Amino acid sequence: MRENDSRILDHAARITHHLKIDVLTLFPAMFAGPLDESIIMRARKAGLLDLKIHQLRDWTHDRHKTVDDRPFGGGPGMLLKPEPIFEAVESLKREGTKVILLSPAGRKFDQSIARELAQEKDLLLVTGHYEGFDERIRETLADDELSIGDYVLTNGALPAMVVIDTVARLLPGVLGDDESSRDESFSHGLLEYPQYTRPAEFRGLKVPEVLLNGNHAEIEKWRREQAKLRTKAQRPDLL
Ligand code: 21W
Repeated sequence: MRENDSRILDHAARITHHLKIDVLTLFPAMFAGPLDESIIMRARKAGLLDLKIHQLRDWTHDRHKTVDDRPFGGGPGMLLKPEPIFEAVESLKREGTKVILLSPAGRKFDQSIARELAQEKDLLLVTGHYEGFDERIRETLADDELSIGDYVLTNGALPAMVVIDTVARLLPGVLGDDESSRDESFSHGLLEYPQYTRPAEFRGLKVPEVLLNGNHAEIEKWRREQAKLRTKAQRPDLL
């Protein structure tokens, strides 16, 4: 075996938890860019994250590649019709795939849901657009339904990318040891304390004296107080 091959095998042996994510979307072009940079691209290149984006229209059979239709009972707008999504999900899903609908009617995505999703081996994210899904998609195909927060977007592509980014950085090996343990220590359920770097004075703006005196017990106490004050002001719901 060539030396290069054995290095690849060593590398494969270190990959403990590789996550596959398929995304079904009407806007695959939106995904080029955000997931091709930085930490997420590094995770993909290292084989920790296997990400595939699919165009829902590829599962239509008519000339116009129709994916939506008018709601029974009347009302404004169009709904994603069941046939293309059923066919797409049936062709993409394997044993153990968790199918997740992204929609404003889902339960609210947070860090604890991200930690659960990072334990899965196979996710299929189904994104909609402004009028929503035929209810049979939700009832029959979806294992879960997630929203990223209480505001209205034009479609589910950005939410899918938010979920992917949040989950991917939790996969073992994606962050350096430094980055991940630092993160743990921040999450006492409080916001971050104020931080400063050099210079100690910038345009007359001084770094708090306590950070410069090398008294680590005092620094820690100050940081805890500041984190508490900031949380009370900005996010009293966390206290
Ligand atoms: C916006 C889809 C509004 C549906 C009842 C009858 C996915 C999203 C989305 C969108 C509606 C997420 C209606 C936070 C979001 C998403 C597009 C509702 C009107 N309701 N998380 N007609 N915010 N947004 N349609 O917008 O697909 S996760």
